[in-house]
Amino acid sequence: MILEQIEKANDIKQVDPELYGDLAEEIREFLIEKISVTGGHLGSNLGAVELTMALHLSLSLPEDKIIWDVGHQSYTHKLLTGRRDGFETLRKFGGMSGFPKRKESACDAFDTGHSSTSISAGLGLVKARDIGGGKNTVVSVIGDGSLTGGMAYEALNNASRLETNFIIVLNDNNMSISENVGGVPKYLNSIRTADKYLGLKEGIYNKLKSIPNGDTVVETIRRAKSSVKHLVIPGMYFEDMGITYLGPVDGHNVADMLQVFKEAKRCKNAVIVHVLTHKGKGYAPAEKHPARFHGAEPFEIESGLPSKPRTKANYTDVFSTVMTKLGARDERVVAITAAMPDGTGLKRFHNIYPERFFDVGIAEQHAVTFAAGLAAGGLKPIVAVYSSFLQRAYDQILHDVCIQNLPVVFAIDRAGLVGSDGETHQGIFDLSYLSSIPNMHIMAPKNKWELSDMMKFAVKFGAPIAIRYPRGEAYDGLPEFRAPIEYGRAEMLYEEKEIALLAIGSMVKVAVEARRILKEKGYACSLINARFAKPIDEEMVKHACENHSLIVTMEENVASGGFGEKVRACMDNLDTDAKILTITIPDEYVEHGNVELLKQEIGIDAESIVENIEHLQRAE
Ligand SMILES: Cc1ncc(C[n+]2csc(CCOP(=O)(O)OP(=O)(O)O)c2C)c(N)n1
Repeated sequence: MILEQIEKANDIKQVDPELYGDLAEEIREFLIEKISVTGGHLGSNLGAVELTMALHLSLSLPEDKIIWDVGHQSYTHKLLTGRRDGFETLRKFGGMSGFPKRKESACDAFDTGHSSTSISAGLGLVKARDIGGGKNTVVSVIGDGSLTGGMAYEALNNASRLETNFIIVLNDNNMSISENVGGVPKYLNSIRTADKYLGLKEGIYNKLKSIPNGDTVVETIRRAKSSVKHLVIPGMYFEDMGITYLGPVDGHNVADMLQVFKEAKRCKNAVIVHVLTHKGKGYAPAEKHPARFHGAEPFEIESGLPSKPRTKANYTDVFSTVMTKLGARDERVVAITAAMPDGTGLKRFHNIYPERFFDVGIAEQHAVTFAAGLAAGGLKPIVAVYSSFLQRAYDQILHDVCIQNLPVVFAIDRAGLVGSDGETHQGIFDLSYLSSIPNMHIMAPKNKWELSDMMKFAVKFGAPIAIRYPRGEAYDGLPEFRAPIEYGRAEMLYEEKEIALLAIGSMVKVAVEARRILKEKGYACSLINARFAKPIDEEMVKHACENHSLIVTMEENVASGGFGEKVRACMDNLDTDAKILTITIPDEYVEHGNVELLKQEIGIDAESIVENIEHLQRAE
């Protein structure tokens, strides 16, 4: 195995160029085998094998810096920098991250996870290099999908004035997670087409020249070509901005890329190298189903089918179904996603109501202000978005939606711990960042039926409102409790005395289990489903304080600005002796790993909560 000879950064330079093809094949086999067991981002990595090899052959790590946009395509980079064994524990708790991490390797120049940050970060490293008198090369690798994010253009605008070398590799596989949509992919496509057109032309020119009067014909064509040069000269848009454009180059041909990178390193300004790759390359199921193999669950290699097929619906499925119903009931209902039609479950809505569906690209900020505009125009927009990605649009929520009190519904998926994607993707801040905004209202469902009921409530609500729900299987417990949603009111599920568990959203399920254990231990215990994180049900808090000596709030959100803090503030204004225990996520970033394991680690699983409660009761 050639791969086994690569033990650390730069070892690839010892490989015989004749064997680059074999090495690429070994890497692909390795990735397919490992990811089929652990799950992970397969398609993007299979597409970036040769590109990563060429970068490692052209650079010297860790002195030279590669910034991987999103970072989900960095597996080959990890392999080539001495982390082969890490793939046994990829994305597992305590194991290797699925994204670049500075704390994991000196060869990881910058942590990523959210898209479109690489050019800004790269430019910062370039400036730091120049100010420090360094000579190293800095390369930002950004995908065509990530190039739909506004931050990339803010950075390009800034980089256009650069008078020093900065290489931006555009890894263009013509795909985001799903189809890449909008003007940017259209433009990149025109480059691809123009390149083919030019190639064809050269052949035609040569043939024409050999016939009588052929030269005149060729000259006429050349003049025509120059008048449409924006169409046929690749990269004109970047060149006009002052950024050198090189390419497009075949991203599966190492030799071609080495030549272009050599050229790029000579530029005395920012340079874009446009590399064409194929997502999922070398593994037929991933080539055929790029969205499914973007972030794959463990799968059987032979068939490409999931090793453990899902048996129960997840919250995304429930959202997907209710969206089709809402769309049928009210023509003003429109849906917006920022490049996640599959992940958010909006694909069905798109199929049924294509004219009322908008995929805006990886552009959460735009998505929110666009939704505000739709609402101002009399429609009922629903922005379906992951909790951690909505962090980007804080000002848009405040400035464009909430100040004007516009009726935008935020359907926030992946709220709470998401698991294997780790720190950058945990959705554990939304209760805090949303509840600080006046006019915003926040709900979280206890189970799958409540998500459906809350969506129906939200669409009729008439003001900014968010519903946050977790990743994964939808809780189908407590079917007997389906009281109508009332504004700002919590739901008493079981009423006893002594201890009151006041849980929000996904933590109701945990509270059911905690209550079972507490009762087994002889405690009397009430269970309240909060339903609203903003406004909180002050009446219910008051009622609970009258009948219980301990109120335990439970949320899958950080402490600061969270639900527990609000209940505590409410209790401060009450004349009560009841104590409060707030179960929250600690003030730290939660790394990757299995969600149940993470909950135990940070003490928000039923057993840890009971232990915490008993400790407090004993201390009384
Ligand atoms: C701000 C933000 N929104 C959404 C995502 C989810 N996401 C991860 S990768 C990806 C598509 C990226 O496409 P591209 O840059 O072309 O890379 P490819 O996967 O095609 O290699 C998206 C939408 C994200 N990581 N960050």
